[in-house]
Amino acid sequence: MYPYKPVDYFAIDELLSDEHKIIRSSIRDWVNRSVSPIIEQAAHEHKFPHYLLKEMGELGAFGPFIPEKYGGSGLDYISYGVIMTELERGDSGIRSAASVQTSLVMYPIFEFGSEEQKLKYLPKLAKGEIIGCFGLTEPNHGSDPGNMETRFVDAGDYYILNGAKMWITNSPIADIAVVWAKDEEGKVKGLIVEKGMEGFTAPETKGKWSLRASITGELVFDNVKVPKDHLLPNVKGLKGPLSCLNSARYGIAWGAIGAAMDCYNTALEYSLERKQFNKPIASFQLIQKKLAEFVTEITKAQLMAWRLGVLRNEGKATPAQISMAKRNNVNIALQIARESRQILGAMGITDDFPMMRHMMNLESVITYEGTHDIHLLITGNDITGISAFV
Ligand code: TGC
Ligand code: FAD
Repeated sequence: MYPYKPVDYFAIDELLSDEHKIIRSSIRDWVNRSVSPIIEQAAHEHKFPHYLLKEMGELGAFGPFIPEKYGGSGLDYISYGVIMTELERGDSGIRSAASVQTSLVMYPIFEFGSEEQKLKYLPKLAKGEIIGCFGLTEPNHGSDPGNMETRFVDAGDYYILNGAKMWITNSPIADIAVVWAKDEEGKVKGLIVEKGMEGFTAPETKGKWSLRASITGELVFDNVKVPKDHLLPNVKGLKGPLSCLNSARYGIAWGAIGAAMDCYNTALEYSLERKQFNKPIASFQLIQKKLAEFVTEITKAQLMAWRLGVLRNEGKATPAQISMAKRNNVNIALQIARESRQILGAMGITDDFPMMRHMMNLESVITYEGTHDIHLLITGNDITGISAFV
């Protein structure tokens, strides 16, 4: 492992405020101290280092853009972005935990919750005292959440919830789940389901070759009685969960750059040290081509993320712009992970270096929050006005 050297080929640091840089350096130090030394072992053991959640809460990694009144830090979206880049440099699974807690649990409660719900849950979520998860995907519905089968009915004093969600980050350890289900009229609504409610279970999904240092599971609802004040009152329709995805996809667009930079940095350092044919392999044109393409793609991804952050701060980033940035930046990160591994030859397959872990992680990142192909179709729809989903 080499000391981490971030890429700043186009002096993008000059676009960041002092506050952004202070936040970045505190998260970077924490990743160096608390994530990098343990992450390969955690991935080997297929164990989420859940004790890190409390530390992440203390660091301000949860809900940075949520107002201070509710326990957040009241920061802008570029701050959120730089936090995600640093976390994903450590591991996509660690960034996933922050994405879910911030964008998929705190965001919907903040945007769509009642004042009582905000005051009850947000400060504890911000500190990492309670952990949340987000249930949209189902066994039979991933890319087409609009066809979800999970349902709730009004039973007088409470709702009765039935159905199942699958592939849910953090579900086995979550204290609360923001669950998207259809009401009797077929409208999608959000419910806050608490651990311990009768009929609610969250079994772990084992055997992942990807995001092994993150915990994933199901959410199973068997006639769960959900109190009426657990309904998110201020949203109905698929745009509710999809707008949470905008926030999470935005964070991933920044996050993936961290994984890409870690792989690039490692390949560059290794290629300068490793000699074959009596020369550093960095002197060969084919190696330089790879390295030159990596730094170019990272720089383009950084510029896209930064501009997206400015637009999001101004409330102008469109879902299609966010979708494009998520697709592009995750894709380049995955390509860089694969190709940079080759620069290390056989050494690249070991856990002495981070490429294989990042590469396997990014196979999930290119699938969740909308697959690469779904994001292509979102762009296609946006530029032609024609939906090719069905
Ligand atoms: P469609 O008819 O296009 O839209 C239905 C309604 O939603 C509105 N809408 C959006 N609103 C806000 N943000 C967006 N991004 C939106 N996209 C669409 C739309 O305007 C419409 O509103 P209204 O008022 O007219 O009803 O819906 P569709 O059924 O055709 O599907 C569209 C599609 C395929 C793009 C969408 O469903 C999709 O994005 N599919 C991918 C599913 C996905 O991304 N799932 C993610 C699950 S969560 C997760 O993966 C977490 S990983 C966590 C971790 O980091 O560990
Ligand atoms: P499918 O929708 O079955 O897609 C299979 C293939 O078909 C893909 O290649 C897709 O691109 C393609 N396809 C589908 N429709 C079309 C079309 N119209 N045109 C062309 N191609 C199409 N979900 C949550 O709700 N919460 C979470 O916390 C969460 N965490 C996750 C964590 C991990 C580790 C993983 C792997 C997934 C997670 N997900 C979560 C689920 C994730 O969002 C879904 O896996 C993803 O949306 C894709 O759904 P699917 O796996 O059912 O694939």
